[in-house]
Amino acid sequence: MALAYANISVEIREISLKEKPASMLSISPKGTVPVLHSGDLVIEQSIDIMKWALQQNDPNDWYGASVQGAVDQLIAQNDEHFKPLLDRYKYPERTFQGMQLSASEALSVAAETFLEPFNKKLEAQQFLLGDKVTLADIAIFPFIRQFSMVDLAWFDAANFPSLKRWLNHHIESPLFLGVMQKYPTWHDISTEKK
Ligand SMILES: N[C@@H](CCC(=O)N[C@@H](CS)C(=O)NCC(=O)O)C(=O)O
Repeated sequence: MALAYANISVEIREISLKEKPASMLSISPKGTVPVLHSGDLVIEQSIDIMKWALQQNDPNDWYGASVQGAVDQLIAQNDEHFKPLLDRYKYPERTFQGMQLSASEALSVAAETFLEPFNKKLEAQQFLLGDKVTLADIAIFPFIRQFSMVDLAWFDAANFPSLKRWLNHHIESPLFLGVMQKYPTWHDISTEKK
């Protein structure tokens, strides 16, 4: 989304995580997606790819100087606290080192410490940091979307009207719909055939 918003053209190579192409591992041995490769530059974290895009073009100040501190703080909170709860809730069968909670406890903690406070915040303002979209909204809503999809019936019944309004706004946005396409899986062999 950040790349599309910044109007940066990219060649997208959708890969299979079960069969990572050698061409990907040769530039980024850690083997996670996304990876951005541009000239001599390899960026291996999604947040760094987003910030790299916005450094080049940020027409609506998603990451303007006045919001940078607050954006970074919200994203750090999401990464450090919400993401582990989401993983625990999403994968009840897995064991997580250092996570003592059951999946249903993770759901309660996440609802109490993130969804409720976000809903409260979003009652008073349109977006997480005020009435303008910032990078915090774009970086965080996909995690809330994932959370909502684990148990749609639970999420539908939950009383978070402002959070749902905010989530739907992003899920229905032309920017999100424009990038959420199916892409063919890249195989290195296809370059050899050309
Ligand atoms: N913090 C990294 C996380 C990257 C990550 O873990 N991506 C997952 C997919 S969502 C992955 O590539 N996992 C490697 C695998 O499953 O083999 C980022 O935001 O880029």
